[in-house]
Amino acid sequence: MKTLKIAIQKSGRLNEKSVELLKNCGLNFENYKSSLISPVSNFPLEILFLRDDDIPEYVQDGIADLGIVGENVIQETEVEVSYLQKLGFGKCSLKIAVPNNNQIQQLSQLNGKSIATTYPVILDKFLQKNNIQAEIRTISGSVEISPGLGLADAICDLVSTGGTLKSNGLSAFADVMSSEAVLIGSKGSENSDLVQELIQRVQSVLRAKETKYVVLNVNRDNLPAILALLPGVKSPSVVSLAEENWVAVHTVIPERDFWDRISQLKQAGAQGIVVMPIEKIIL
Ligand code: PRT
Ligand code: ZN
Repeated sequence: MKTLKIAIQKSGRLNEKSVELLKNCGLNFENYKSSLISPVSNFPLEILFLRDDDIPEYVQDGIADLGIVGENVIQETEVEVSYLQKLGFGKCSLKIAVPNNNQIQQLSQLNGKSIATTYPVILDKFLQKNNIQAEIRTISGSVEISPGLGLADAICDLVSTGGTLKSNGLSAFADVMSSEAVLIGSKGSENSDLVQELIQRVQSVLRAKETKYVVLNVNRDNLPAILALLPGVKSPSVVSLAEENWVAVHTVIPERDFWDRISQLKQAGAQGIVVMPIEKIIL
């Protein structure tokens, strides 16, 4: 059987989450900082540890079948790959920012100005789409200090918390793209059974992350009101308790509206609510 290769970031913002995701998929491998390649002992897969900038091309050229990388890097390298799954981590936005004391507040005011960035390809497309003639200054890092040094009027850089912009006296005024880590594959890789198996495992881990397992007790009189609030994978399980007229309800609820749902359940008569993390949900 063919051994697949998956490329992930060797070190940096996406490394830890990528390793965690693969481990949660039940893949056993060593994660030595020094290794560039690590075989998986219980799945026909090898993990390649690379600079994130190299991952899209490795996957496009089929040197790796799969890769985990930020959408921003994929767009910037303009590769032809298959998007297999968004992964929900490494979230950030590519934004245009200007010094706080600057009068620039609209895109059209960027005409004739210079913008420093490490994302010239994405920025160029954005400016063309918006009909702006600005000079793109491509630099390799520390973009946020370029207006202060007089190198550019504005910057185009990734933002997550906004702390870097703030501490450099910059404010964002235009969103160029939003990004998160994605699982990509070489074109056609999705036709492989092994790739499909991995995608299923990744999806079951992601689904589990988005949900919590909840067990609660309720008097039968209040059961209809409780059931009306609960989805469950198919529908909630209802189990009789030793105490007459009482039942335990088991279900899963989405993480995003968790606290609202819990307070609604309490109001509807739920007692002894126990909430547990879920490892995987296989549909
Ligand atoms: O060594 P290698 O080339 O592999 O890594 P790298 O240094 O190029 O990338 P790395 O590890 O910094 O980022 C990897 C990926 O993480 C990026 O391609 C994005 O997809 C994603 N990501 C998410 C971010 C951020 N958030 C982020 N905030 N990448 C960079 N930043 C930087 C940004 O450039 C700016 O300097 O963080 C600063 C802003 O952060 P805040 O929180 O102050 O707004
Ligand atoms: Zn990089």
